[in-house]
Order: sequence, then C-alpha cells, then structure tokens
Amino acid sequence: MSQDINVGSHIWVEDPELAWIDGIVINTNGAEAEIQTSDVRTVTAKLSKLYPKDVEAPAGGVDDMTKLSYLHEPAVLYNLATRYEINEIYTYCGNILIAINPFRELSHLYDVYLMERYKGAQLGELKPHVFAIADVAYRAMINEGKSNSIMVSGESGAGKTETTKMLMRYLAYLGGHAAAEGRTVERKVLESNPVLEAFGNAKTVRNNNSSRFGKFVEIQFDERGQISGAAIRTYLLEKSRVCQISDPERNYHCFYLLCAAPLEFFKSFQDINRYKLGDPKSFHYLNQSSCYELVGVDDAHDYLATRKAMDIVGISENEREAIFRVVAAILHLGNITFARGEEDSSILQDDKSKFHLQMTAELLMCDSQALEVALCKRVMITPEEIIKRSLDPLGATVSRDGLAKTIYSRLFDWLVNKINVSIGQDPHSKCLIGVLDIYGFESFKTNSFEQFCINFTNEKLQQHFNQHVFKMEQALYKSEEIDWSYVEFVDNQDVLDLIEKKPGGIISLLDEACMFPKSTHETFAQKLYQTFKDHRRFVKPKLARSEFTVVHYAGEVQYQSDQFLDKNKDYVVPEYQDMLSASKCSFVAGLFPLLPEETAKSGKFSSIGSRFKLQLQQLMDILNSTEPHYIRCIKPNNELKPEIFENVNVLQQLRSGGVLEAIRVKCEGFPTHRTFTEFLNRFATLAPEILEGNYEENVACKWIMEKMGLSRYQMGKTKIFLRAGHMSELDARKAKVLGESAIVVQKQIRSHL
Ligand code: AOV
Ligand code: MG
Repeated sequence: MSQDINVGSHIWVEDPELAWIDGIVINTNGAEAEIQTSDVRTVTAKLSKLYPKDVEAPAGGVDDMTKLSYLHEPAVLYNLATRYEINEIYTYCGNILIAINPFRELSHLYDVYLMERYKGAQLGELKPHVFAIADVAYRAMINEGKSNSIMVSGESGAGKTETTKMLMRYLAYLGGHAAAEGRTVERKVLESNPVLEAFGNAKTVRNNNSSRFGKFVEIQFDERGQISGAAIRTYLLEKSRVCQISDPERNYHCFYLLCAAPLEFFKSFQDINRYKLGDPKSFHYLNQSSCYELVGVDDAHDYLATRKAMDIVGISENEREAIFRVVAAILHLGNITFARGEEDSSILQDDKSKFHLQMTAELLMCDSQALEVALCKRVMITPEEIIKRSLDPLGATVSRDGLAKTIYSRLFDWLVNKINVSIGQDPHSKCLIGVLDIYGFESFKTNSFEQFCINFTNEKLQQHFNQHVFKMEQALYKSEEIDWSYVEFVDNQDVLDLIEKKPGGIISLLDEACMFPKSTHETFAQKLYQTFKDHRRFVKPKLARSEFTVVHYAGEVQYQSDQFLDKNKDYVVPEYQDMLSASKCSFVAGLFPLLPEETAKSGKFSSIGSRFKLQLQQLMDILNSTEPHYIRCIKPNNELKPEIFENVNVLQQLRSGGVLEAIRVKCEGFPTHRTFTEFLNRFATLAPEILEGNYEENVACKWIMEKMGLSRYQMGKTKIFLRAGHMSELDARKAKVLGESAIVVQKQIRSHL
C-alpha cells in the first residue's frame, strides 16, 4: 500500500480512540511519515501502516462495499459510519448484508409499499435491505427448486430478532394466501413471535428485549410458492434466569405481564385473587433486581397482546388459563423459604412460606403435602436400599429452584411444540427457507456453561460461514483451474475439536465427570488442564484452580467451571416427576408425562451438552443442504442509543463476524460464477449472431464479454467467473436490448394491422 503514499497524500492512520482517522501526509522520513489529521493534530506513523483515502468517494458512501475504490478496513468502517449518519443502516458486502441497529423506529423502511417494490427486484437494483435478501432467497428457491437459508448473526442487541421478524414478514407477504383471512399459516408463523418473546425474552444489560433462546424457523412452501407449513426449532433456553437475576436485569417478560394483567380481564375466572399475585416486588424471583418496568413498554397492554397472539397460534382458552396459572405457581414457589429443623433437616420457615406452598400446590393442582416432602427430602436409591434423606435449608432452596427451572422449561417446550402442531407441517413441501436467529458470541466477566454452549454455537456457524465464503470459493476456483492466488484465512476446526471431539473433547470430558459420582468442578478442571496442556486453543489461566480459557475465533473467553457439572445434568427429581404427573390439571400433568419404568429407576444421566451438540449438528445438516445467505447485524454502541457510532466497537464486530475477511476474499476473487450454458441462456440475446455460428460454448461466452467491453473475468473449465459488478452490467444491457426488440415487435404488429 505504502509505495503510492507521498507528501500531500490523503490517507488513513490508526488512532487509539477512533480506530482510524483521516489526514494528509506532510512529511516523510525514510519509513516514517508525519501526518496532519483531520482534527488538526500532527502524528507520526510508519508508512507501511497507512492506507490511501479515496478523495473522490461519494459523499453519502457506497451501498456495496465491493464498489469501494480502495477496499480496506478504514474505508469499510468509514463507509458504514457515513451511511449510518444519514440513516442508511443497510450496506451490502457482495451478497452479505450488513445491518446496523438504528435504535430508533424507521417505520418507513418496512411498509407494504416498500415490500411491493422489492418483490422480484434484482439484488442491488434497489437500496440494500433485508427484504432484498429475503427476495433473493425466495426467487432462488422458486427458480432452482432448492432450499435456502438466511443466517442472521451479531452480538446481543445488534438487531437479529428485529431483522428476523422483518424477513418473516416479507416472506409471509410473498408466500401468503392473498385472499385468505383469519388464521392462515403465515399469520400463525408471524404471531408465534410475540408468544415466544413473552416467554423466552427478558431485559438484560445488553438488550431490553433479549432473546434467551436460539431459534430456527423453517418456512415450508408448496409448488406454487405459497407458504404451506412451518417448523420452529428452539435451542437452549436460559433456565437459570427463572430463579436468578441480577440488577438491572429482569426475569422473563411473562412474569411481569401477568402481574400487570388488567383486573377486568379475569372476570371469566373466579377472580384474579385465585393467582394471589399483584406487586412483582413481593416475589423473590423478581425482586432480586430493582428493575420492574421497561421504558416504553406497557406490561398490561402486552399481556392482552400476548393472549391474543396465543389465541391466533391455536392455544385454547383453557390452555392459556393453565399456562398463566403455571407462571403464577412458579412465582409463589420462589417465595417458599426454609429454616433449619431437627438435625440437618429443613422445615418451612414461617406462615408466609406455608401460604406460598399452599398457593403453589393449588395452582399446580397437586398435593401440598407431597410438594412439601418433595422439597425438603430426597429419596436416595442405592443398590442395597432406598433411603429418605433430609435436605438442609440450602439444599431445599436449591431443590426448589431446580423445580422452578424444570417447570418453566417444560412450559416453554410445550409452547413451541403447540405452535408447531398448530401451524402444521407440509409433508409434501420440497422447498423451505430457514431463518436462523441465534445468540451471538458472548464474553462476560464471568462466563459459565451457557456462554460455553453459546460460543460453541458461534464457532459452528463461523465455520459454516468460513466454509461457504472461503473454502467453497477457493475449491471451486481450484477445480475450475482458474488463475487465483490463494487467500489465507483463519479456520476454526481446531477449536471445534477442542470442544466437541468424541472422545476427548471438553463436552465428552464433562459428561465423564458428570457420570462419576466423586467428581467435582475442580477435578473436572484438572482433567482439562492435563488433557489440553499443549492445545493452542486452550489456556490455563495463571493460579487458576477451576477456570479455563478457550481461544475462540472472536477472542479469548475465560470460563468458570463451578457450575458446569450441575448445569450439564438434565435431571428431574423423581418425587417432582411423580407429584406433577399426578396433577389434577391435565395441562400440568401433560408437562410431566410418566416415564417408562426403566428410565425412571435407572436414574441414567442425560447430558445437556451432548444433546445440544446433537441438536446443533442437526441444524448444521439442514443448513448445509441449503443455499445460505448471511445478514450480519452490528450494534453501533453499548448505550443502546441512536446516532452514536463507536468505531472501535464496530470494527471488533466486523472482525469477529468474519465480515472483513469475507470482503477480502470476495473482492479479490470472483463473486459471481455461472456455467457456460447458464450464462448463454441468460445472455445470448446480447449477441444473437452466436446463435447462427457453430461456436464452442466458452468461445461464445468470451465473445459476449468482449462485445460488452468487460474484462478481468476468468474462464474456468465449465464456468465463467465474473468480477463484482459484471452481472449487473450484463443484466442492464440485456434489459435494454429486450426493451428495444419489444418495440420492434410492436411496430411489426402494428404494421400488419
Ligand atoms: P438481538 O436479537 O440481536 O439481541 P434485537 O433484535 O432484540 O437484538 O434488537 C434490540 C433492540 O434494538 C430492539 O428491541 C429495537 O429497539 C432495536 N432495533 C433493532 N433493530 C432495529 C431496526 N431495524 N429498527 C429499529 N429498531 C431496531 V439478543 O436476542 O439480546 O442476542 O439475545
Ligand atoms: Mg434476539
């Protein structure tokens, strides 16, 4: 880069605060340059570290990074910042869409009028938009009969869920049943969002409406391109939130909605007193944080909206009543506290606890005595005998929280399943569009098993992205024997091996530890240190006894292993299982179906980590069988406010999302390739003379390119490889030719009349 830089050159120079700042070289001295920056400071930097600035760049930036005349990190960043300033939140990078969260309503961006315009438009013809990506996926599906997927990624609060909703609205618009009203498939698909958000989203420090589960929505289409079914898969709901929250976060929205439920709504039941709820401040599961209300959110209104959405997705009145009864029961359950009884046993602490126990049992319609015993005692089955052991107050509290988490996660799974049954699957559908909205990479002060699974997911998706963008591109160039200097890229197979290899990966070792009764988190950590002492993606932090660090593709994350063993065990205490499956409420009993005798007795350990790994593999298998599209969401600042664009922060996200690498590969290479036949089918009209001669296909393709004055393309063995911009140029020429010939035909028709 540096050889073109002289005194007077406009350049970008690194800056600790802004990442990059523009300036003019005022002096050079060997390998060093003196620069006057645009904020009128004089700095020195190595010439080799400077990047040229395009002084003729359009004022409002360019809508596709591949159109930048100088393609490098500062240009990319500056382009995004410039566009963000004028509310252009979408920018392409080839066929990847970058979406920057505006943190303000931009309703004009999503209205029906705009949807109509994007319908059938070529990518790049209109401004970059989520609709355009959805349209490309839909057209590709219709034209090629192949399934497509759209993967939306980004860190917490970057806008994945909002983007996903827009994609789904647009797909529903394209594949909707025009004349139909009422509960159509597409209506149910759309209304599943508010239902799942009420039960699976919560306010966190990073996002006031943070999805605490991953989601893959598979929209099925019939041969006419209409939506004929859908399946929603969810991943790893954050269970711990049900009983543990920290200031200023909140528990799942549904708890607050129910507490705020308008009284008159309950007239159809005996009355709201049945739930004995009221002020959320009186519940332990909610009052661990001092945040109860959200700015701009009316919980009472949302309660009604949620009930309505539940109705649309096919949840009956009785079921809705039971669902909220269970939600109320969980709040009461959390208020049961324990005191020390005789020896190491525990008893209910006071009359208040007795009241809440009574309420919990009443709402769950199970036996209060059985509930009390199940909370305070544990049956131990050894080969020799069955012992009933008392739990101390701490043990009873842990057990209580375990029960709350189990009930809540079963409730969530029930909702997902119900929605799927109600929407219905189309067994004849051959094509689908999958939309993935899954938690982004997380690295907090303390990182536990949840972060480990989330980051594992992101490693998998990153590999998919890498493979798609890099490997596929390169492999193709190689097999086509075209001139291509290989680009290095960071592969992450080694991190994936570290995590998921069987046997010997972290998940396998965790399962082993869970099955061995004497293991503790410390022995587990020791085992990790021993096994991976030479692994370049694993670090034992200094002085660590139970922490370990994984060098992820997006950076290092230090995990606290304390709760890994507990959190990996998927286990329902048999007493709870028996008590709830005997509930007089068929809904509650249905959440806890009786297990076959064998499984119940053996107490066989079932691993959350391994199950998650399997789910993830299934997801990857689906994704691998589809044509992928990527949307990278970016969070411009951590204050969640409009108009603030933090360069360093954004750059980090572009890097960890692979956008910068993708840009390099895309632009150095050939973003579009077509077989000769495909190319000729599409563009023969540009040179009708080739149809008359007896040309080889590749010669004919070359002929067209030369006739159009396009160069820098490459001919492979079976395909022609185009540079960015070639395709749109060819399409535009074709449109012009077709327009002209249509006029000729019309003239001929007229002259015959
Ligand atoms: P996330 O899904 O990526 O985070 P969301 O989609 O929930 O993030 O977005 C966070 C918030 O940003 C939303 O609640 C909106 O207020 C705002 N927002 C996002 N996209 C837009 C948009 N296109 N227009 C207007 N406002 C927007 V997480 O689920 O936490 O990983 O777990
Ligand atoms: Mg989300």
